[in-house]
Amino acid sequence: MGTDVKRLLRALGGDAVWPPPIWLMRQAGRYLPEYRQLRAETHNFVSFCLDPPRAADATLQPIRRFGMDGAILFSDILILPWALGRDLAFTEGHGPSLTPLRAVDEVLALDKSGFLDRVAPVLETIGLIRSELAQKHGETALIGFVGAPFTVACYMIEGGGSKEFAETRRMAAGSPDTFDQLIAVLTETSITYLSAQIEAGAEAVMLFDSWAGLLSPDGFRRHVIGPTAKIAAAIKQRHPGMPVIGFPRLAGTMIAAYAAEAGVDTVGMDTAADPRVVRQLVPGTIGLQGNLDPFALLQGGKVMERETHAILDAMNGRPFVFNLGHGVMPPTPAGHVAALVDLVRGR
Ligand code: 1CP
Repeated sequence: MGTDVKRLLRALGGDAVWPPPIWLMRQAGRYLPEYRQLRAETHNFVSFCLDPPRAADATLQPIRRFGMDGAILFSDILILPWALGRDLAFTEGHGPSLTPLRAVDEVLALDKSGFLDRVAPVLETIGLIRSELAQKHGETALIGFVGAPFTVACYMIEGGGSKEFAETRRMAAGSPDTFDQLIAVLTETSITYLSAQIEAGAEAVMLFDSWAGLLSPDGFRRHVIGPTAKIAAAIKQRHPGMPVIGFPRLAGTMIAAYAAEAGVDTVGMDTAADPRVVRQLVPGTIGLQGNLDPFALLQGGKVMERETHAILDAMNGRPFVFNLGHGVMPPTPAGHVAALVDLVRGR
C-alpha cells in the first residue's frame, strides 16, 4: 500500500504502522465545552443525531482540536432500533429509554423496509464530514458503526441500560426462537445500514458489542460471534477491502475465538484486557485496538504515561490502533487528551 493511504487505514489493513494511529471512543462528547454548547441547542438527543450539520460538527470537534487519525460518526447505536420503529428517548442523567420489546409480534412488526429512509439524515451527515475532512484534515479517516446485534438486543428487550440485562438473558435462554428472530432482524438491517454508511463515505466500520461479556462461552458463540461473522462476511463481499473493527467488550478469554472466527480485521481490547496476553491469544494477522483505562486519561500525568507506555511496548510490531478501553469520561480535561495524542505520537 502506498504512503498516500491514511495511517489509520494502513493499520486497519494489517500494517504495523508506528507510531500507531490514534482515535478515542466517545472522543466527541461532554468533556468538550464546544460539544456541551452544541448539545444545549437541541433538547432531544435523537433529533441531534438526525441533524446533519450539527452531527457533522460534533464528529469534527475532536478532529479540529486534536487532529485524531480517526473520526467516528456522531450518532448512537440506538438509532437503528428507533429507525426500526421502536420508541426511543434520552433523558438527562438517566441515559436511553425504549419501550421494552418482549413478544414475537413486536419482532415481526419491526419496520425492515422503512428503516433506511429514516436514517437518511445520518448518511447525509457522513457526506458533510467527508467533505470537511477532504478540505482540512486529509489524514483523518471516517469510521461508521452500528451496535452489534446482541448489544442492541440488550437495550431493546430491557428498555434501556442495565447492569445485568436479566430480561434479555432470560429471553435468550427461555424463548430462543423469539430471541433468534430479533438477532436475525438486527443482523440483516445492520448489514444494510453499514453498507449504506460505506456508500455514503465511511472508510472503515466498527461493531460495538458493549455487553458481549455477559454471555457464557456457548451464548457468546451463538449471539456474538455468529451474527458478527455474518455481518463481517457480507460487508467484505459487498465492499472488498473495507476494514471491519469488532469490539467484544469484556470478552475475557473468548477474545481468542472472536478473533479467529468473527471475520473482523481488527479486534478492540477493553480496559480489563492485558495486551501482552491478548497478543498471544490473537493471531498476528489480526489487528488490535485499545485499551488505555479511561480513568488513566482522566488522571493524566504520570499514571497516563506509565499505562500508555505499557500498551505501546506490548503492541510494538503488531498492526495496532491506539484507543481507550472504553469511552472518554465526561469530567476528563481536554488537555489530557491533547497530551495523550502527543505521547502516542512520540512528541
Ligand atoms: O446527551 C448526550 O450527550 C448523550 C451522551 C451520548 C453520546 C455522546 C450518548 C447516549 N451517545 C453518544 C454518542 C455515541 N454513542 C457515539 C458517537 C460518538 C463518539 O464515540 O465519539 C457512539 C459510537 C456511541 C455508541 C454507544 N451508545 C454504545 C457503544 C459503546 C459504549 O459506550 O459501550 C452504547 C452502549 C450506547 C448507548 C448509550 N447512548 C448514550 C448513553 C448514555 C448510552 C449508554 C447507556 C447505558 O447503558 O447506561
